[in-house]
Amino acid sequence: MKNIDVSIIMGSDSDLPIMKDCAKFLDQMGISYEMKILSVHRTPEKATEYAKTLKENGVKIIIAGAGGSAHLPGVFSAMLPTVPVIGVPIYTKSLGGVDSLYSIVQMPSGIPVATVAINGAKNAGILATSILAVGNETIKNKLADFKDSLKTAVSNKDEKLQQLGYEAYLSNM
Ligand code: RP5
Repeated sequence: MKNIDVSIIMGSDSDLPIMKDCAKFLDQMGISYEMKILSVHRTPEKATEYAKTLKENGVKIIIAGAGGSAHLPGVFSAMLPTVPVIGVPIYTKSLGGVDSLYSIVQMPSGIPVATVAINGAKNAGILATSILAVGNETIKNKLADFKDSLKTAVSNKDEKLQQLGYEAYLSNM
């Protein structure tokens, strides 16, 4: 039995440049994950088999990224009904990712997918971390430190704006 907290899945390697952002965040938080490319359209058998493996291994959260007619997160939510699934709608050239967003967010009642913004893979990593933090003080503290760093970054920017004024600030950007 493989002990992984999070499974990151995506429909194609073309999703990887975006999906790497959730892996990076989980790395930062010291959370274990595995990454897979599989598709409920192109590799339905492999996807079903992998869902069974995840069930057996007791995965805690799934992050699923898909673009276009994006069924991967919803189908995994259906196949693993007690595991939280976070969906990442991937930007598409034809429709700007609203196709992905609507496919992922408009799940039927009873089979939810927690949906982040188009290309919002980092937020998916943060959301997964906050779910895991519920029962884990170490993760909770790391996440709190990360949130504090956001506050500090904004305060530093404001301080710089006050010192330089907007014109000099913009010319430095
Ligand atoms: C989806 O189709 C994938 O999630 C990807 O976003 C989209 C396009 O896939 P490729 O044609 O780039 O392989 O299944």
